[in-house]
Amino acid sequence: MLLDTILRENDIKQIPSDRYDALAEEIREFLISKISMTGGHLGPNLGVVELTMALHLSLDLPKDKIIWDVGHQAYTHKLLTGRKDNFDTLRKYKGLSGFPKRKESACDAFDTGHSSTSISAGLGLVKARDLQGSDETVVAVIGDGSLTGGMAYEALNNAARLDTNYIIVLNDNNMSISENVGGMNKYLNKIRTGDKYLGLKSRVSNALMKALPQKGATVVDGIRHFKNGIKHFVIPGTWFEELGLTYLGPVDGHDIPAMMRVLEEAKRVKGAVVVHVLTKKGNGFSPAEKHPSRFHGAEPFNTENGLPTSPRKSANYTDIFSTVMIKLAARDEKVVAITAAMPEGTGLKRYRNIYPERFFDVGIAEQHAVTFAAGLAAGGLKPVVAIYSSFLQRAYDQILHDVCIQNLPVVFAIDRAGLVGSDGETHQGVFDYSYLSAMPNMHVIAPKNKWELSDMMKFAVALGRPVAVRYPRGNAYTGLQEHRAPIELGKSELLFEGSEVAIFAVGSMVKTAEEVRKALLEQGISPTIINGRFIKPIDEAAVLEACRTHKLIVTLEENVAAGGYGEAIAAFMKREKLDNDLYLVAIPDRFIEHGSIDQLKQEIEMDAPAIVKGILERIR
Ligand SMILES: Cc1ncc(C[n+]2csc(CCOP(=O)(O)OP(=O)(O)O)c2C)c(N)n1
Repeated sequence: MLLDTILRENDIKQIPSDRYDALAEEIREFLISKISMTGGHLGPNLGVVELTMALHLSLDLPKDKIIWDVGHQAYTHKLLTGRKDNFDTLRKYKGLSGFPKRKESACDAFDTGHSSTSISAGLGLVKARDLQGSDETVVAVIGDGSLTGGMAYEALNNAARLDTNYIIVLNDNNMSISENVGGMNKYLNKIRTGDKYLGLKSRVSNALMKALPQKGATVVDGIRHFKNGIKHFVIPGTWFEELGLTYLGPVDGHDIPAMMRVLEEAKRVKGAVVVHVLTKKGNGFSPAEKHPSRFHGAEPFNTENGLPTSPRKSANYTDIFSTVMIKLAARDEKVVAITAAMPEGTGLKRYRNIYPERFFDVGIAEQHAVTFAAGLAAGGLKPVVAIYSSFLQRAYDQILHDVCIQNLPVVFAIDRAGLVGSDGETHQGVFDYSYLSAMPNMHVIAPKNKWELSDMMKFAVALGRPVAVRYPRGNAYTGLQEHRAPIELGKSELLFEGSEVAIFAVGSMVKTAEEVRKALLEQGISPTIINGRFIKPIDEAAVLEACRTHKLIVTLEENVAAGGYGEAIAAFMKREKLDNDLYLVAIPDRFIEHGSIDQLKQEIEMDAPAIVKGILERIR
């Protein structure tokens, strides 16, 4: 096995060039076999095997820096930097992260997870290099999907004035998680198809480079000159060049020697250079090539046919949201839906198929999505913006400045809220209660089970003010079906009446509260359980009443303590001079790494046994 001879960075340089294809094949087989067991970002990684090899062959790691945008495509990079033997632990508790991590390897130049940051971070590394007089090469690798994010344009605009070398590799596979959207995508497509039209199969520059004398800057000048001459009828005018960046490509992203040649040329450019690489998502594994969205982030699957090894049996919250959105749209033609590049992930795909004209995929552009929704609301519509909790962090000011100040009826459907598990720190959705509750006019609610999500969505759309409905990843809870009191503004729901201990739980933690109750009943303690429902505004009357009749107040939330539900209750109790004991259970003040949600809850003492123990310690 060639792969076995690669024990650390730069070992790949010992592989003879006529064995590159064989190594790429081994890497693909390895990735398919490992990811079929652990799950992970298969399609994006299969697409960049050769690109990663070319980068590693052309660069000197860890001195040179690669910043992987999103970072979900860095598996080959991990394999080529001595992490092969850890792949069985990929995305598992205490195991290899699914994203680049500086603390995992000196070859990981910058931590990523959220999209469109690479060009900014790379530019920072370039400036740090220049100011400190070193000479490493800095490469940002960004996908065409990530190029829909506003930050990427801010950074390109900034990088256009650079007079030292900075390489931006545009990994263009014509896909985000779903089909890519927008004007830039159309423009890049034009480059692809213009190239194909000539039968040159993305090798315009490569052929040219072979033909020209290999003399450094002259080659690049030659390319520019050639392209300037022909671009108007061969390659559409390159937007990048007009902005002030050098553009090289398009180059076949599965042709290692061609990419190495372009990278050598790119290194010689004084200024920011965009290397446009064309790749195929899922390359080499036909189920992933055929179903790029499904294999973007795959659950464990059968390598023969690509089918999931343990198909999902029950509905998750995303499915419930998906169904209720279709009902809401059928009832009210003012209801419109917005996603930031995640029609599948947010469950809006079915809605899109039924109401295409009332569906908007704006690309990976959460900030724009929110202000766009504010505009739709100001124009008289009822927008529902569906964005994962951690990605909505991007749009803090847009929620505040464009939605809340004007008190506009925008509904935020916040999926993957709470711990998400295997994607780790960057994706844990544990800040939304805090960042949303801080904003005047905002309402924040969280359902305890699948029926309540449906009821809350209906309530939210009818409210006519800013509302965030947040729900977790995974199977929708089907317990407590008999408890379905109508949703009333600012009112909690009393589930079980007891004495001594009153537990206020919100969202996913209501289920945990039920488990805690069962364990306490066995100890002869019958706690009161309140489904808080409203994180903002909290149900003050219910807190007053609970404090009057119980000794210990417990709050349970899957959000950081700072600025969360428990702190809102604590502040209210303080204001009212209520001196009951308060046991606040929330995510601690540190970033939570990857692992299964159960393992993580156990680690941070947020599972039922830990909470029972905490309660017993306080009342005995
Ligand atoms: C801010 C933000 N929004 C959404 C996502 C979810 N997401 C992860 S990868 C991805 C698509 C990226 O497409 P592209 O950059 O073309 O990379 P590819 O997967 O096609 O290689 C999206 C939407 C994210 N990581 N960050």
